[in-house]
Amino acid sequence: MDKDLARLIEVMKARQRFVVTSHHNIDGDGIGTLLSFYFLLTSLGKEAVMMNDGNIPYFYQFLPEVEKIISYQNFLALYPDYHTTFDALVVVDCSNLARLGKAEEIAQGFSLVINVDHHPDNSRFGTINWIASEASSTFLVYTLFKELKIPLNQKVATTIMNGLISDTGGFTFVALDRRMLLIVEDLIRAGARTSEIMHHNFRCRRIEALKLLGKALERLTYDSELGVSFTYITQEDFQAYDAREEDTEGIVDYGLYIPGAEIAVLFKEIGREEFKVSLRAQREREVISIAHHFGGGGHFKAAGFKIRGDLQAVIQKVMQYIQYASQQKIVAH
Ligand SMILES: [Mn+2]
Repeated sequence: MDKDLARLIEVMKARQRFVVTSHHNIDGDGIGTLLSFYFLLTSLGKEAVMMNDGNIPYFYQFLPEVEKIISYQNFLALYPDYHTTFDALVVVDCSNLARLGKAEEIAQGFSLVINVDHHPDNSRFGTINWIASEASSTFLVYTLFKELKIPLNQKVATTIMNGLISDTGGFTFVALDRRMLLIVEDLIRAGARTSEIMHHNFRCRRIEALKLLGKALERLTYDSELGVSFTYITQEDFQAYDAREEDTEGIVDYGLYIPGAEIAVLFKEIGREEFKVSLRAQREREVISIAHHFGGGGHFKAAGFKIRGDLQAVIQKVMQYIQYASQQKIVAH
């Protein structure tokens, strides 16, 4: 067994009270890992509290026991002495502490921080770090259930499958090899609600979100020589369509639908002259080096960063760097 995994199991068995959290603006894998790790701890007879800074998108509200996830504010109000109330903080699917949002403030208060993640650029901020480059972070929780010989039930299988389906785009960016198929079969046998998960992840969006998608698609720009597309969403758009940040989930992916497109970029104005840039890649290309260049991170094929400036200047700066990186033929490792 992996040394880090063995240490993680040892510590989990020894401690009793845990706080489990994941990154700000939680996604399908973050929430799947948060919930399945919580089920793992409670199966071991541990006490666990789930906390997350930020909104839980409505299309993940179908997941079992999602209502038990408390906000950072409620957590502080309920557990003012959290550093003595709990024995450990578990951070899942989160490459660095800054991605916790406001919850970063409490990480220092814990003598034990357990870091469980699949991002290749994880900063190893924990006391214990179990980092493995798997298709999703829920995959790691699956491994823990197997190592500890805890049987899967429907809730566990559904939350693990949610992360897997979400981070692989419904198995489109992963090799459906024998190992993956066996895990999928195991999860389905345990009761994972696959079609419900597919529906909520990819076919369930508010009309405000669909209108926003329409606007982003109308503006889609494509450079066929570079195989790079981009679009943007401004603060005015969010207001015009009464849309929120969760309504942008999945929009960046459309830029890769164009035959020949290898990189897609979405610029989202999250505050005045403050942008969140999402990057996606396919085939031989990667985008993690582009995200790192601008101070962000992520995966080889899906990454992001934040940048300040006015819209046109930001687009120009980023697109110029992508053009430069394309000419250098920076390809996936
Ligand atoms: Mn993930």
